[in-house]
Amino acid sequence: MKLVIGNKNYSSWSLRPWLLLQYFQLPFEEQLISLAAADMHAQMAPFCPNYKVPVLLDGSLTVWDSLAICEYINEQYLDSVAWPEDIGQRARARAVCAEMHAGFTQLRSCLPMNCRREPAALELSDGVKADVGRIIEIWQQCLSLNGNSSGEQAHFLFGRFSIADAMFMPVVSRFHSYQISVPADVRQYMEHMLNLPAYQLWLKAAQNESETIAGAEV
Ligand SMILES: N[C@@H](CCC(=O)N[C@@H](CS)C(=O)NCC(=O)O)C(=O)O
Repeated sequence: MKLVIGNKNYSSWSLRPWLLLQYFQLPFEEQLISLAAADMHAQMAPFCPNYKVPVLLDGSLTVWDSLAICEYINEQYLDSVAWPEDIGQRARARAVCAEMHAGFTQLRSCLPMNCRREPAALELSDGVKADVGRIIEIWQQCLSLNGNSSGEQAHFLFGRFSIADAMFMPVVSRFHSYQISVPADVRQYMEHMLNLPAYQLWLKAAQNESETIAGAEV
């Protein structure tokens, strides 16, 4: 498998399938295309039908779109362990992923993912505050529903690591970079995610990149 991605520091969509592959230690090669390159479209042309990353190439198959890639990896290589086993939980996990995939536009545009940003708070607009509030609500509901029988909080949104955690990883990174204030249960979830060895590998690579995209530095 080859995963075509953008700059690790900035490419939030690329992080999702990359984290899934890395978490489950599936072998893959990666090809990075700079999102700031003048010839970005020419570099993408051989791989990316819609001129966006990420794209997964597996033999003769091309899968574009981060969520579709996660679904494919789960079915083809993970025996479906990356979705919850229970059908109701699986439906909830798909719903929160769809909400993430299609929404939170204020958060995404005002607080771009910038993994190596020195963490510091920003003044948030009402639109961003609304997105933050809804994300916290989703995480709290998932974490409280999926804790263990001794009342311990789940480490992941659906108990074990799932596509939902991969889909929300860029938001965890943003909440950290922009020092969004969160309740204790959410803080615990974020710390667990930020400390995942798979995310740490991504972060280290992002910190070693030298390229800066001015529009994503806020
Ligand atoms: N829905 C797509 C969105 C992909 C996307 O917008 N990728 C950005 C990089 S993070 C991109 O390729 N931007 C280049 C461009 O828009 O020209 C997905 O989930 O993969």
